[in-house]
Amino acid sequence: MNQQEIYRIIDVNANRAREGLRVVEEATRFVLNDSQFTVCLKELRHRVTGILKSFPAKNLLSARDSRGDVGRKLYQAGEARRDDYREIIRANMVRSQEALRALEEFSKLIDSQIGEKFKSLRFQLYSLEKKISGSPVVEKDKGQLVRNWKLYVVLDRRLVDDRDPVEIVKALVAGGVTVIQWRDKKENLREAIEIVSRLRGCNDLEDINVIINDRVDMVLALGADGIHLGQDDLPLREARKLLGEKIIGVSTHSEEEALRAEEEGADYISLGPIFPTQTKEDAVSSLGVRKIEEVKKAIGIPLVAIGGINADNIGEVISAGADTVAVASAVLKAKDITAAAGELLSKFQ
Ligand code: 3NM
Repeated sequence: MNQQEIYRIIDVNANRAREGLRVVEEATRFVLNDSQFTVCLKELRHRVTGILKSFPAKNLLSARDSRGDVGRKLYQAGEARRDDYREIIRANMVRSQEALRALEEFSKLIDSQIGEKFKSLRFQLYSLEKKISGSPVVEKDKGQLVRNWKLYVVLDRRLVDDRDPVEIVKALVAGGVTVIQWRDKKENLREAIEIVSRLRGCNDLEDINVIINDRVDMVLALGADGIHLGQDDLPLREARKLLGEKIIGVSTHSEEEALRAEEEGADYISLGPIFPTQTKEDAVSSLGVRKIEEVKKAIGIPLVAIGGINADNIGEVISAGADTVAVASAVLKAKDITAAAGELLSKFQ
């Protein structure tokens, strides 16, 4: 194999990788309206270009010979039709990943370190694909996604205190938690934006859904998975207009409120407080587990029980029919967050 042949493969695959990323970027930008994913894809695309600069540009260009490519006709027939944007995302992710693999292998013939750089990009892309395909807008069955939540941890700003929320979330993920809500009633927006964007950008956390309490602007700016609305927050119908397919949950305290939220298109409701709680200052008096049975019978969407739930009483809450259990102090005040989350989750079996 001569240098010309190697550079030809590198040139073709660099273009393929960037084109694929660009197509996915268009979908995250204009269909998902997700700034975070869009920025990540753009960065990856620029990194491909950056790594290519390690090769002499003239070698790449002079090796280009698309007319003489025997594959041109062979592969054209395989370009199937697409039914929706999810398929476009999936197909172009695969295209870019395959191209990055080819770049990795053939670059090694010239310089193994360059090969390693392409390998690292390929893994970043796998991770990003997992995040994008797990997001509620891309997931075909959003209902199932929400129904799979078991332990929902409310990261109440005051209970987080001066600890790093990202470290807390990592500990929760290690304990098996798949959904968190950022709740900051003091509304230090700058700080919250900084924290949530770190959460979204963190590669170890691609499997977690991030819900924001109350702030549609933050959900949109950060590409969070959804919003949780109180009874006095932005009305659900208005939020839906802004958020499209993102997850919308609503706090309810009675069967009537739960039914109204379902009718207005909520993806889940929270019902609480089931037991007395100190975390929510303006909580109404506790409802008791019987209320869970009553409301569960009335609605079809997932019910998230909340308020004063801990390892001692979670069993009753699950038996009463809660699909998901939300807690704040039971894990955030625990010495070992991972163990506390794991213990609560073990009660679902
Ligand atoms: N909402 P803890 S109770 C945030 O009843 C919140 O809607 C509630 O915290 C409601 O697990 C509550 O520490 C606080 O009791 C949950």
